[in-house]
Amino acid sequence: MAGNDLIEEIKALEQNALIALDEAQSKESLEEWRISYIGRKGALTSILRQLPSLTPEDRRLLGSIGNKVKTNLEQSFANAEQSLTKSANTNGNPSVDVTMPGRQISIGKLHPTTQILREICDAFVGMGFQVVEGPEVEWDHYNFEKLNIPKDHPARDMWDTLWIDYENDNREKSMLMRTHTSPMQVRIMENSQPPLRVLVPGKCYRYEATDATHESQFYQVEGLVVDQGITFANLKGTLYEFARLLFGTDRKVRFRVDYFPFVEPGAEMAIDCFSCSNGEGCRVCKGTGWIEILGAGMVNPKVLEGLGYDPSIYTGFAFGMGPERIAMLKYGIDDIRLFYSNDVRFLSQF
Ligand code: FA5
Repeated sequence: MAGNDLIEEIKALEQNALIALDEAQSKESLEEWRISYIGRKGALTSILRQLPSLTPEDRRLLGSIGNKVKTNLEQSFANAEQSLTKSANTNGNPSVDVTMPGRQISIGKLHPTTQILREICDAFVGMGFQVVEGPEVEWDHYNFEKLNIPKDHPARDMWDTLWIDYENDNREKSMLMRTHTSPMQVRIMENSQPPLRVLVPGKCYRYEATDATHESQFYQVEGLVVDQGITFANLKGTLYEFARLLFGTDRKVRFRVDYFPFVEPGAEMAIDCFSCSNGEGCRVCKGTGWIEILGAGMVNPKVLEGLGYDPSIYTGFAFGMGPERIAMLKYGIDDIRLFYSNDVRFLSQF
C-alpha cells in the first residue's frame, strides 16, 4: 500500500477509535476497545507493521503520525478509564475493599476523679450517710465566719482565697470561691435537725502555687455527723472503716493532732506513701513517708451554739478529704496536676 493511503487509513482509524471510546461505558467494553485499537494485535499496530515496506521518506512521515495517534489514543483511554472509576464511586457503587480492617471506635470513660468520688460516696452511703451538694461561689459568712473564723483571724491564712469582685453595703469583699466544702456544715445545720449523717462532694478553689500534691482547683468530700453521744471514737471508727474499704487492710493509717478553728480537738489523717512504701520519703510525700488525705475533728461547741444547737445535748464530728490525693494513693499517680491537664494518655489508663 502507498504511504498516502496508509496516512488516510491511520487518520480514519483514529477518528473511529475515539467515537468507539465514547461509547464504551463499562470496564469490559473499555478493555475490548483497548485490545482492538491499541493492543499488541490491534488495528494501529497492524498499520504500523507495514512501515518497513515504505520508502524511507514515507516511513519517516507515517512513523511520526503513527506515534502521535498512538499517544493520543493511549491518553484518551486512560482518561476514559479514570472517569469511569470516578462515576462508579459517585453513583453509590463504590469499590469496597472488604479486607480492610475496620476503624477502631474509642469508648469514653469516666474521669478518674469522678470514679474515685463515686467510690468514696458508696463507702459512706453504706455507713448510712446521705449525699448533698452546695454552691461553689460562697459567702464569707459560711466559708469563714460561721465556722469560727472571724475577719482578721490569723487562721484565714490557712486558706488562700480567691475573692469575687463584689462589695457588700459595708464596702467589704464578702463573696468568694469556696476554699473548702466546710461551709456546707453550716448550711446543713442551719436547715436540719439532728441526727445528721451527711456527705458533701464538691469543687474547691485556692489561690496557691501548684506542686505534685497541690492544685488551685480540686475536689473535697466533707462529712458531718451530729447526734447525741457522738465521740472521737465514732470519728476514728468511721474513718478507719473508710480507709479499709478503699485501700484494704494492708495500708498504714496515721492520725495526728491538727488545728482547724471549727473543730476541737482537730486531727489529720494520713496514709503511708505509695511511692516510697518503706517510709524513706520522696518527692511525692515531701520526704515524710506519709500523704495527708483529710482533716477532721469534733465539731467545735462554738459552731454548734452559733447555729442554735445545745452543745450539752448534741456533739458531732466532721472531716474534709481530698479525693485526688486518695486516687493518687490508690492508683500510684505521682503528680496531682495530671488530673486536669487533659492528657488522654493519662486519662485512658483508668
Ligand atoms: C480543710 O480544708 C478543712 N475544711 C478540712 C476539715 C473539714 C477539717 C472538717 C476538719 C473538719 P485542708 O486545707 O487540710 O482542710 O484540706 C483538706 C484536704 O483537702 C487535704 O487533706 C487534702 O487532701 C485536700 N487538699 C487541700 N488543699 C489541696 C490542694 N491545694 N490540692 C489538692 N488537694 C488539697
